Amino acid sequence: MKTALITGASSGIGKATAKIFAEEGFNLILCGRRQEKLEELQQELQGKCSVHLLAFDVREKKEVFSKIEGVPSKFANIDILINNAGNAHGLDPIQKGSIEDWDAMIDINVKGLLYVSKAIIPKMIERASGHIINIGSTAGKEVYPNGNVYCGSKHAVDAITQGMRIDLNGKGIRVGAINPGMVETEFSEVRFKGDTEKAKKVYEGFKPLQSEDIADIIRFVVTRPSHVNIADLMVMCTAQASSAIVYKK
Ligand code: NDP
Ligand code: 8X3
Repeated sequence: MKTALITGASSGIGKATAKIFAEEGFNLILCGRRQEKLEELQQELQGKCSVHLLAFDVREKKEVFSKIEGVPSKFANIDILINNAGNAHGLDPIQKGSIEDWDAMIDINVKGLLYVSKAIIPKMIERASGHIINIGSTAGKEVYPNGNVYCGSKHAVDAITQGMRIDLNGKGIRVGAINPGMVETEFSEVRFKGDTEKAKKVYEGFKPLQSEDIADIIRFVVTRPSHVNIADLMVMCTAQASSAIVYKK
């Protein structure tokens, strides 16, 4: 049975992916900072698959390595890595952006993804087998007003994904990115620092993607035969044409 490690499994896309992977019977290592949210999910998945929880902040380099190295032997061979943890922090013009927000986005979306990957890739190489999916964004393909550093972090994910695919070529490891457009999750609440009204407005007047839509695509990607690697996939809701163009009624 395959083992998958999902970062950012306490909410949104990561949580929906955990649920859909549980239907496949995968062993799951679920990561996030909020232990209580992970425990709720573990309860929900009980009986469907084996779950191991790893609560850590992807910014904490030492913890990332010690927690991943310390997984019980049943979970030690990680077949699938879903690098999903991340968020936007703020939506401000560059001249008004907060340095704390910039640090958070670069440290979590870029450096955190690298730390987790470095903790897992060597064993994938040893086993000549593995599948890494980085959750990028349409923001990694184009830049929108006030998206500056978030878009920069997701462009970095796009470049790192391509780099991983090149460097791991011939080692039996599949590497790809899934780049969603607007998905209704806790994303905008985090971006607007808990301002629920402002967050809700982002998704008013059209039907955005749901976490389950992305999870379903991730399931498709990881269940292809081993010679098939979906390298780069962009998905938007029907109302969205680009980062800046969304048809609202
Ligand atoms: P959510 O806010 O719902 O989920 C974000 C997840 O990331 C949470 O589980 C959170 O867990 C985890 N996370 C955030 N910061 C850290 C950290 N420092 N350490 C460990 N885990 C962390 O948002 P989404 O599900 O929408 O976002 C998931 C991914 O999808 C992100 O990479 C995002 O950029 C990307 N994406 C989202 C889109 C959208 O419109 N929603 C569109 C395109 C891409 P916890 O708080 O418990 O640590
Ligand atoms: C999230 C999508 O357009 O809100 O990556 O930046 S967007």
